[in-house]
This record gives sequence, C-alpha cells and structure tokens, in this order.
Amino acid sequence: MNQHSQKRKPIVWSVAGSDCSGLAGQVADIRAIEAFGAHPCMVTTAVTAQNSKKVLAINPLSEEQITAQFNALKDDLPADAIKVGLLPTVDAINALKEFLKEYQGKLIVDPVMVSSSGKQLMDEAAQVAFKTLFHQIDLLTPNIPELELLTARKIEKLEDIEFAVDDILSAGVKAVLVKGGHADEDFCADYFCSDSLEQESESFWLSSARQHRDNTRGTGCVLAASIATAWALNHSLKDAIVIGKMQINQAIEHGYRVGMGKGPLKPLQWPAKQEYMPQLAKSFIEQDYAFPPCADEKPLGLYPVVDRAQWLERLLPLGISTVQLRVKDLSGEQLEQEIKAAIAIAKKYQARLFINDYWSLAIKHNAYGVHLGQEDLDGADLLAISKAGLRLGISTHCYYEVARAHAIKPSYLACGPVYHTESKQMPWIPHGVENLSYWVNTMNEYPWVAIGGINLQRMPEVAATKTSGIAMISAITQAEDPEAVTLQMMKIIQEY
Ligand code: TZP
Ligand code: MG
Repeated sequence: MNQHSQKRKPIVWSVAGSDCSGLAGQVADIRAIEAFGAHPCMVTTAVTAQNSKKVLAINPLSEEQITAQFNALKDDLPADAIKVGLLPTVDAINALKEFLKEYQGKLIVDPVMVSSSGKQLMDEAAQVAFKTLFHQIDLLTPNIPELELLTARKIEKLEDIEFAVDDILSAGVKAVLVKGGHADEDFCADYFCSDSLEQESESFWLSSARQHRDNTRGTGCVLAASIATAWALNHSLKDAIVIGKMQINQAIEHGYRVGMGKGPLKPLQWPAKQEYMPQLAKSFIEQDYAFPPCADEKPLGLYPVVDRAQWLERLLPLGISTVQLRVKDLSGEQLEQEIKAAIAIAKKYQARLFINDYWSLAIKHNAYGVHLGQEDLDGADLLAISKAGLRLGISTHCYYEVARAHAIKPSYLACGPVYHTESKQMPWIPHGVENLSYWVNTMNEYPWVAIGGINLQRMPEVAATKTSGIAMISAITQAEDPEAVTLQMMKIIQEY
C-alpha cells in the first residue's frame, strides 16, 4: 500500500517553474515527491523571481534549454509519473510535446495560468497552444479561475463546473479534478470526472472540512505532485487522488509563516490520521446519515460469516457475539424465512447479527444491522436503514472506497482481503496485516473488521493489529470441527 513496500524508488518528474522563495513551484513539488519516498527530477521551464508577496518576473527558458533537460533525464532517470506545472511559452509547450512523442506514461498537468496574486503566468499564445497537449493528459487539475480561462465559461453554479469539465473531456483530456469546486464556509470540495472512452465514465465530489489557515502557498503544486507520486507508487488514479487530498489536509495543517506574506504548506510523510481523510460522494448534496455504534461496549470479536441460520444455533452458544448472514443462493419466501430464523436465534443469544445485502428484509424483521459491499451502496436506501435504527457495516478495499464509506459514517468498516481468499472473486491484491494495521490506526474512530483468508494460524498477527472484529467464512464453515476451531480462535483473540 505505501511507499515502504516498493523495491526501486519510483522517479517523479516536476516539469515546472522554479521559485526562488521556496514557497511554490518546483520546491513544493520536490517536497511532495520526497515526502512519499520517491525520487524527484526537475525540468525547469522558467526561472521565476518571486517572494511571499509578489511574482516579480517569469524568465522562461528556451525550447533548447528545456529539451536539453528532457534529454539528460530520459534514459538515465526515466519517469514513473510526470507532474507538469508552469508552461509559460509556446517554446515550453513544444519542448514538452516533442518529449511526449516518446513518453507514454502517467501525465498529470496542473494548468498554472494565473498566480494567486493575479499575475498572468502563461502568455496568450501559450494558452492556445496548451490545448494541443490535451489528448495526452491523464489528469488535469485546474482551479475555478483556470477552468473559466480554459473553457471561456463563467462558473457560477455547480452545473457550470460539470459543463466546463465536459468541454475539457471532449477536447481529449482523460480526467479532470477541479479544485475547490464548491467552497462554502465549512467545506472545501473538489470535483472529479473521467472520460468515458477507455474506462467507465465516472464522477465524484471529494470534500474535507475547511482549515482556516494562512500558510497555503503551493497547494496546487503539492496536490498534483502528491497525486503523481501516489500514482507512480502504483495506487490507482482514484486512490492517488484521495491520497493527494489527504496529503493536502496534512500539509495545510503544518504550513508555516516565513517572509512577510503567506507561507507555504508543508507536506509530510504518508498521511495517517482520520481527520485527513476526505469524504467522497457521487453528488455534492449528500444526506447526513447517522448509524448507531456497534462496538462501544465490547469489540466485535470473532465474526463468522455464514450462509444459513442453522449455523447460528451451532456458533452462538459458544459465546460468539457477532455474526453475519450472507445468503447467495436463495430468493423469495425461502430467503425471507432464512433471515427471519437467523434474527430470532441472534435475539435469543443477544448476538449482533448483520444481514448481508438484503437491507429491506433486515429492516422489515428488525435485524441488528446490515452489511453492504461498495457495489450494493448505490441501490440501498441508506436513509431508510438509518431511520430504522439498524447498524451498518461497509466493505472497503482501497483509499477511494474508504473515503466513500467515510461520507456515510457507518457503524464499522471492513478491510479486505487481508490474505488471498477463495471464498470471493475480487480484483484486489491482498492487504496483508501491515495495511490492515494502517487502516485500524488511521481511521481510528471506526471499529474495523478484518476479512479474507484468515485462519487459525494467521489469527495471532491479525489480532495483534487490534482490529475490533475478525471475520471469516471458510476457516469456520469448512473446518472439520467448526466448534473446536471457533473456540480455539476465540481464545487467541482474548489474549490480545
Ligand atoms: N469479503 C472480503 S474477503 C471475503 C469477503 C466476503 C471472503 C472471506 O472468506 P474467507 O473464506 O474467510 O477467506
Ligand atoms: Mg454484497
């Protein structure tokens, strides 16, 4: 998951302007790239003269000077991802275009067009030529003024952002992240939308509580460079965006004052605090759900996932206090009877029973809780589940999914697969206990449930992460002696 598991240090290039004040531009990029453990290379497009109050001069380098830097790097220190910032002239754009004939890798472009103090940084001809790069850009990260300039649209409402982004996607950019897409007093929200040509088109809003701080120079640079670096570390682009936003939240918190104007934000190591995690939702206006807690009094403990109610009669008398009914092969009346029977048994033993998928039957028969996978979230009436007072557990496999679940604030989060599993087909590489531990410690206001390939031998290292619940299917249901194995596993958990 994170930088430590990489063998060769990834290389990330910053193709941008230098900043003699050390506040933004390539200094900010380098800090962000190094913070995630990658090696930064710089292709400087302009030598800027600026300080904390003002941009005094942009001194663009010639096409030849920029090309010489690309040539120096391309064979010896090839990029795993490239972050582009300031392209002040047509010369700079031509140099980049020539290099891109050979480079087919990850390309993130932050269209630095106007400084925060209002100075135009890209000349008129460059603004036109810039668009000829669009079909090679994987992710473009404009702020609202840049989005307006690029599309010649006035952005006043949320829909205006969506229309403008559509224009850019139609012009060939693969995905767009609009920064500060909707800014009110309390929240800071970014809008992501990807093109439908190569993958399924999708869009989401990413929002975080607004930090009212002054030292925010370099925010755009740090965001794009952090996304590029997380992407170079082989996270998916969507995960890299969530990770980049986490880094921004962390870096703003650690910004400092130097000079007379605004100081820089300060990217630190891999972000690992719940307050840095943004909330991700498909639409900007999202219902604020509240689900009751499920592990306040005692941890979830050993959490068997079974496909029939009769398992509850075998396992609950042993002292199991959390169980999930996950039926994949019944429907209609048979399914409803199975759910009703399981709820009745769980009540008898005062156990916490989560019903997988069938949230409306769970509400109808007043189950303790519901467990939903990410693919079930779209179709579920979360408001109805929350109004009925049921607990909610949500499966997560990556940063994007954790951010999405965090917007819903469920009663617990599940992390899987911890190890390889035969019980469910999934595209995910197993997390291992290292990542499980990261999630337990980072999103520490949630109880976590570990799932996937867990068995008796692996129980000690899983329990050592202090996850609230340890869920499994086959290690119990396919054991020769399910009761004996259950008792042994419960004993190990008690020791931690
Ligand atoms: N979700 C993540 S892994 C998994 C589910 C439902 C299957 C766990 O099964 P097993 O047999 O404990 O590996
Ligand atoms: Mg499901």
